[in-house]
Amino acid sequence: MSTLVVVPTYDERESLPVTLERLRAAQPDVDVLVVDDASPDGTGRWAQEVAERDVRVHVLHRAGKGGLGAAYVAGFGWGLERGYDVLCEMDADGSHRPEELGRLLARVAADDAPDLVIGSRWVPGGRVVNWPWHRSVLSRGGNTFVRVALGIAVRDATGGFRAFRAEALRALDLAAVESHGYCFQVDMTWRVLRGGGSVAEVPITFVERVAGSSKMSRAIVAEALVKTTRWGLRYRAEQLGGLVRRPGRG
Ligand SMILES: Nc1nc2c(ncn2[C@@H]2O[C@H](COP(=O)(O)OP(=O)(O)OP(=O)(O)O)[C@@H](O)[C@H]2O)c(=O)[nH]1
Ligand SMILES: [Mg+2]
Repeated sequence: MSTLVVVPTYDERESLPVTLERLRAAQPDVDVLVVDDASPDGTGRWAQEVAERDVRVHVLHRAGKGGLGAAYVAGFGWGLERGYDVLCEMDADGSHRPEELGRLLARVAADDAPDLVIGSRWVPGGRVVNWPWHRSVLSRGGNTFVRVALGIAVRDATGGFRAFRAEALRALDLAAVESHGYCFQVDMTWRVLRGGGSVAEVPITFVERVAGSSKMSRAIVAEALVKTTRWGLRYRAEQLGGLVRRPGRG
């Protein structure tokens, strides 16, 4: 199975070298695509130098900061064009431990493989290291909200350490995905499930970044809340519409 790990970067000059080195050591046979949005700190230039001496490392340069969702959509497009079987998402900031990627890959390669495997903080065995209490509350609360609003069983729909089967991504209309931050993760989960696909979670230990700065913002949280509410309401309305129409049809 050929695997591509897509790593979006914006100003990760401090974190990316460590993450990349750990990833190459843990999974020497997977390819890596760094998707850099013209990071002012030179992350893209640095990654380009690595790509020139390591055939497994590739870089997609984008013109400016367009959000994590757009970076992943571009990265997935790049990978699907080149025929990878599995496409993964991983942050550059060290929160997603490259040493745990193997567990996600084993699950997505199993005979009964799901379409999407999420590295999950909020299933038994999952952990978060070095988060202030308010980040835990936000993530747990956000995920509970997503579960209830959409009526899904996924415990960590906002988690961004993931492995998709290529066919599952091909079946989605990636060009239509417009979500940016956490919302992108919820959006992709919801699209897989609504398309009849399956999602599994494997526990991970999520480690708060030690260098660089977070790109999370109020706007990113608000986007996730507003859109999730909208999707949930629309889905419920469709279900209700189906119930109302059914007697007439039948
Ligand atoms: N290409 C690209 N990458 C981005 C963009 N925004 C964030 N990223 C990257 O996406 C990954 C996750 O971003 P973080 O800043 O860690 O955001 P987060 O993980 O949601 O927030 P924290 O939990 O606070 O770290 C990192 O590798 C970022 O560099 C963007 O606009 N473009
Ligand atoms: Mg992070």
